[in-house]
Amino acid sequence: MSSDSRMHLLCGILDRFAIYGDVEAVSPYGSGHINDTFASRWNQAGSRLRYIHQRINEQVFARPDQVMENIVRVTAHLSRKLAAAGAADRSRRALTVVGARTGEPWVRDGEGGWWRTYLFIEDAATYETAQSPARAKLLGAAVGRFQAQLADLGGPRLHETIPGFHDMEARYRAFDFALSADPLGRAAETREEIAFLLANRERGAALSRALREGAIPERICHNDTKMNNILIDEGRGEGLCVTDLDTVMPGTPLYDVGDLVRTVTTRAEEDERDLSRVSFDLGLYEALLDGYARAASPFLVRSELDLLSEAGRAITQIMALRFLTDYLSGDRYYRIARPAHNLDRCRTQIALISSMDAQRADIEATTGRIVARCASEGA
Ligand code: ADP
Ligand code: GN1
Ligand code: MG
Repeated sequence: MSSDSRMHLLCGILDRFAIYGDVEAVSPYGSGHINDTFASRWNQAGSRLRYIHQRINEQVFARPDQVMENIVRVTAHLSRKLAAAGAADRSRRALTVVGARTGEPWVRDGEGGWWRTYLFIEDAATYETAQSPARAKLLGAAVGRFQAQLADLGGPRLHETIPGFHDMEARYRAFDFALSADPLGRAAETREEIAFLLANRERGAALSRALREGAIPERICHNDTKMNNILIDEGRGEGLCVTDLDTVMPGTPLYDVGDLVRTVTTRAEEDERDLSRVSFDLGLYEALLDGYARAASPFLVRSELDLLSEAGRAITQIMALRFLTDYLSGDRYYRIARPAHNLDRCRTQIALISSMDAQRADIEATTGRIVARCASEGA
């Protein structure tokens, strides 16, 4: 299909959302690995407004209706909390779902695909790497605030949009399966990575085992807090809005801390090929955790605080495992831009874990200091 006719089809879908005025431009947007994201610009009686449109990836989310049911509840709750706190600019601090003209929060296309629309949050940016402690701190604060705002979401338990998403033992079973099937004969070239992951099987399960055994409480968390899912308002120096809500569901806040640590504490991108550039930066970690803990320590309990220093390593490991599983299986899950992309991503994760391990004592001491400071300040 030509790109002109694809755009024509896309405009037909956009017309079915409750948006008024004339669409002037639509183009692909962002660098997410999962959904197809587009930004559109509209002329609404002379005002220019933008929207974000996404086709939900049905290979990944088997029940897009449940994904949207969660998102509608979560965004409405966030908006109510912001109003109650007297926050200005509420529609920039939480996503706003724009429903279909018929009232549903989605539009189905001619192939059965599921589409959704959000207000475009202007004057905000996302980054692939944090680079400065100030930015690390505001990212931590944004996620801590997000979790705190959702702590009192009422009603039934949110749907598990991807069952077992952060269950390390289940992820290892999927890895074992991919390894023994080895459909493309890729195991031979990844022996070192396989050996690393097999050697770390036990330790990596610390968070998901603690959750399953009830040693830490189940809470609503985001589950995908890599830094390019957090919009930053540079002018105000603030982590403005946590986006990408598909995986907001029950879990442990430690998963979110872990994904922040994974993506914020290294100056290298997730797919960096020069592994000498991949290292854990204690200064970025300290700033990140400080920002997070100030917002989250009022609700975190001792058993969660005790596992805090393990969170980054565990989530980095689950990502190494997932990237390698996908590489062995023939790249069926993550969007890739080059043949060994998933392998490159796995290698950066392992390099980051090795760097964390070399600084384990410092990570534990820094975490302990921040937790103690929050306790003494009552923050
Ligand atoms: P994926 O699930 O594929 O990662 P995301 O929901 O993260 O998709 O969206 C992709 C990117 O689009 C995000 O990283 C963010 O930069 C941008 N984005 C998403 N929603 C909005 C919004 N409402 N306003 C502005 N930018 C957005
Ligand atoms: C995916 O959707 P995106 O690109 O923000 C993935 C996360 C991974 C991340 C790795 C639903 O996030 O779990 O941590 O890639 N999301 C899903 O970059 O699998
Ligand atoms: Mg994303």
